[in-house]
Amino acid sequence: MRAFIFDLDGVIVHTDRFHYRAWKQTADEMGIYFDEQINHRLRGISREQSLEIILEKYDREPLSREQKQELMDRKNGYYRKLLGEMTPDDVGAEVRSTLGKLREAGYKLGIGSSSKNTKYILEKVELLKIFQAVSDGTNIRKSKPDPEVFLKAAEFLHENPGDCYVVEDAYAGIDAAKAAGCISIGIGEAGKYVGADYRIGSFSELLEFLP
Ligand code: B16
Ligand code: MG
Repeated sequence: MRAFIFDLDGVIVHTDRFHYRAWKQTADEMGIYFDEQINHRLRGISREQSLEIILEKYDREPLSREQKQELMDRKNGYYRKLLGEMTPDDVGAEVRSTLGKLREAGYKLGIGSSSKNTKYILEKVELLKIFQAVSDGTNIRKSKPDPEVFLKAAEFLHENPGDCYVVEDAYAGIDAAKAAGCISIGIGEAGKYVGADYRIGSFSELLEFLP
């Protein structure tokens, strides 16, 4: 194996709580019921797909494309405001030191995230430099569980997908990694997903994958 490709939200940083707050505010303003359980279904999937799930509880006139775009922009505005408060301390010491050790061991490191805010988040937490490649919501047409984001990450790293581990917290992300031909490692929510090739309980367990 030659590289590790990391999902961002739920693996490197915990921006899931900001997604929840931003969608909650947007849904409340629209009078749409939204709770943590529904939020759970948004893990790893795109902004567009997230809105469609939220709108399952909307029982008035169907919204136009423009109205949907306005809601996504509004949510992203709230989300970016919350991201603006992030600092390097939002990345745990365990994550930072494990990434450093994987680099020292000669592995290439990349990001495979559905988020269009990936580079902004990596800048805020000062992690942009440690990754040799970033594949995110800005360079894909289909989001997880489609393999595109991880195929692109492997391509940007100049590696075969089969030589890359993918570390993911979302079931959709594990399915995407497997469809790409990568070796999948589930953590967090996906740490109990039987579909993952491997499951870990904490980030530093990745060091056990070193030869
Ligand atoms: P944005 P990941 C995903 O990030 C989030 O888990 C998901 O909840 C979100 O809808 C998606 O990014 C798109 O994010 O609105 O910032 O483009 O887990 O793939 O790193
Ligand atoms: Mg994730």
